[in-house]
Amino acid sequence: MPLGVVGDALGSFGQGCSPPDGPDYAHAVQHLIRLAEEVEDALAAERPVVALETTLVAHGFPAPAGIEVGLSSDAAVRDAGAIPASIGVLDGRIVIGLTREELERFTPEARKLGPRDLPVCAVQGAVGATTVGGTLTAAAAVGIRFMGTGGLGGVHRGFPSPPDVSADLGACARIAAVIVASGVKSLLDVPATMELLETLGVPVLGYRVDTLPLFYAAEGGPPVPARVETADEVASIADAHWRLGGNGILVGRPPDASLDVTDLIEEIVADAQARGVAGQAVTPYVLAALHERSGGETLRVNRDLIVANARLAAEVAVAHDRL
Ligand code: PSU
Ligand code: MN
Repeated sequence: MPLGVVGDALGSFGQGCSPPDGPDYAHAVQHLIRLAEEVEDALAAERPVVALETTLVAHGFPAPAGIEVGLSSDAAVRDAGAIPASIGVLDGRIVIGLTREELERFTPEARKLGPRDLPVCAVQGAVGATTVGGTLTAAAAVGIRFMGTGGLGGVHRGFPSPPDVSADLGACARIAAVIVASGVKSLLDVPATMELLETLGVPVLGYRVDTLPLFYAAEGGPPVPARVETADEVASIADAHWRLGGNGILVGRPPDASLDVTDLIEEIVADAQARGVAGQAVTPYVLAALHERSGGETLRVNRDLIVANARLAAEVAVAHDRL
């Protein structure tokens, strides 16, 4: 691996994009991270790159639909003029920029990796699909500052019993990046998650909306502190936030086809609790039941919003590059 190129790219990453200090990232890139050539070239040339997660690929859709969603997101990012970098752990390395063949290895058997799980999975040589938090952690190690996804993790309903708060929130607080999502996961306590995002200093922007999208439903969520109209505006806000030492920014983009499945979600969440489904298993359980009981409608909305969010993340990355 031509380390010099990566090192130089990171060293000269302009406009609020500086290499992470602290852990020895050059060593990490050599031993722990494998960058796709295309991603490495883009970073070296300071061209816009967008990180994409693999948890939704492995666990968010009935196999193999997630792989198609991943590939469509890749295509949307390219279409908007950025380089896509799907991230996951394979063969003892964190791979940044998965090929189609590599993406096909993210089956439901893959581990789900939050930030703390990345090193464990890499060392143990398992296949690992990264969550938003896991993806941001890997992206930050090579200086990628934009990601598109479906929904951010957050505070689970019924907190503090169980006391389940996604590590995505900690990652947003620690890592300087723009995350484009259709709000937070539909099965969460959305107002509580909004409160915590405020506490953690994470700006929440509504993309052409005044309320946080409720994942499947465009409307009905809590008001956002600020509304934005363009990718350029998001890029300028991100730049200002980072210059002030801020980190994550959440951009809520509503789904184009809005679906109200509030009651169905409540039923399924109660059902999951009654069956003792807990922790990391909750989301895959709820999503699968939703897909089944909505006759595939949630699946279509879910797929389309992920791809649209990837495209908007790329537009923001391109806009930031032009600042
Ligand atoms: N939203 C979805 N489906 C998902 C996820 C979010 O509709 O599968 C994933 C994302 O990868 C997110 C993760 O980062 O769930 C959060 O999981 P947890 O609550 O276990 O931290
Ligand atoms: Mn959790």
